[in-house]
Amino acid sequence: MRTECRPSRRTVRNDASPGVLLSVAGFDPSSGAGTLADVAVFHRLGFAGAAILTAVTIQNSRRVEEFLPLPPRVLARQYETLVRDYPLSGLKVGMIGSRRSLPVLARILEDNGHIPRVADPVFRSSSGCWLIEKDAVPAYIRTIKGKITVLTPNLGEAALISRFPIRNIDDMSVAAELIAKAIEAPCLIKGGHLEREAVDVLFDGKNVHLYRKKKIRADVHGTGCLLSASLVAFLARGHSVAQACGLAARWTDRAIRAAVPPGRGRAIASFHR
Ligand code: PXL
Repeated sequence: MRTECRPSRRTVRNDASPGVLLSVAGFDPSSGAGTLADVAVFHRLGFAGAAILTAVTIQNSRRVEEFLPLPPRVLARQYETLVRDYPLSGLKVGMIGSRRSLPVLARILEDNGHIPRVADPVFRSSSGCWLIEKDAVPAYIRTIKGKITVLTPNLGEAALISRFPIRNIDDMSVAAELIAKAIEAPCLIKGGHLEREAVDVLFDGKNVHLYRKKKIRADVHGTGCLLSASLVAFLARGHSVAQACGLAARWTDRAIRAAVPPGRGRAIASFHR
């Protein structure tokens, strides 16, 4: 007897699709950061989510123990196969894991010049583990230059990229402008780690925008991933860069305030309530 697989008569109408956002990032088994967190954010903000893995990390909510970057060929094959099927409405890039993957990243960004592309320069975990080769920062910057919609470094990453010491909001404004000029795209510096206040600073190519928040003392894992994932969602909804940064900062802030520790370590953000 032969069994044939016939296409179902009940087809799903494509125009009902909410649009797909793609995370190009690492796997964090604790789910606080990386692809698992990104796709959860995309769903929460009304999009379908997809992810291609750059690396597998071995970590819990306390610290990253080690990681394995996937071969660039595997990254390229995941991407090619996915986009033959899914049209993308936006993408975010997180942990790349190895300078060997930068040429594939360049291709993904070039292919998708028509949609919002947010890059979160994940160089180090907050527990201090380098998540890409220490000397790969200039190559990373050359790769994304002119190919993204917004870059979202934290204070440490912004200081590494700009080689400018950052202690306060004035320094953040100078660094955001320096970085924006170097990458030929807007730069949003996240100020969650400032001493006294929490202010994110955007230079959008013309103006500096400040997004002030109340300082949160809690130790929460994966906040940078949430900010960049929600930012691409607000951009894909059609907001300008300056508006989308404000909406993403507020949305992430709420998720951080609701954070709970699922285990014995740090809290992870919660946005399902
Ligand atoms: O929060 C930065 C980050 C991003 N992506 C992955 C991570 C981490 C930090 O540990 O593991 C996969």
